[in-house]
Amino acid sequence: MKRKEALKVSEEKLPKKRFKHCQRVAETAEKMAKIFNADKDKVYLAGVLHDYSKYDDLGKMYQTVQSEGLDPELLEYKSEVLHGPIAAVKVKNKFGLDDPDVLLAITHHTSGAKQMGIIEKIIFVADYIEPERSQPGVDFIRDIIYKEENIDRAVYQITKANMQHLLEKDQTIYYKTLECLNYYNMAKE
Ligand code: DGI
Ligand code: FE
Ligand code: FE
Repeated sequence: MKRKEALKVSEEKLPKKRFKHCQRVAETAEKMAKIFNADKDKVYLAGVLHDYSKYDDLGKMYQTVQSEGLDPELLEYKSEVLHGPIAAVKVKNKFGLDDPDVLLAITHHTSGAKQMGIIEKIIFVADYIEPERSQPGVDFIRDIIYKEENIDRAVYQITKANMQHLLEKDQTIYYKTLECLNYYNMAKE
């Protein structure tokens, strides 16, 4: 799949604001790819497509978990946790996108995971720091990326902030989020 086609299918499927977010994630990811010597085309594609299933019907998402044999644990969660894994399956089946680096980056963009590859880590971070994001602490993460150039520490700090936010709201923690936190706590230095 080429950039142009990815942009087209993303723009057609998503509300304008969400599409613009996806474009900014792709551009942020491309900038990060230069710093971390990663494939620019792969991160761009993953960025444009990462939220492709954000507004899919929840019942259909559960059906896809079953029919595609995805992690059954996903059935305990809603779209917030499901939309990454579902988007990866959809872009694979609908558009024949079969690059495992791109598919894994889409799958893990919300939860993170242990032992992520560089494309996965870039998308996970780019989603958090794209220029329109203004959550508390986002500039601290931008400095870790653009000044320290330490992506493992950025992944850890983002996961820690996400986890704190989820606990504060009495949300259930998906096991990959916890595995990501523990893995990058060890990996960060
Ligand atoms: O899709 P975006 O809004 O760009 O961002 P995202 O995909 O990173 O996050 C979507 C939501 O997922 C966010 O509100 C927090 C939530 N989330 C992340 N990890 C977990 C989670 N929700 C639960 N319940 N458990 C998790 O482990
Ligand atoms: Fe998302
Ligand atoms: Fe996103």
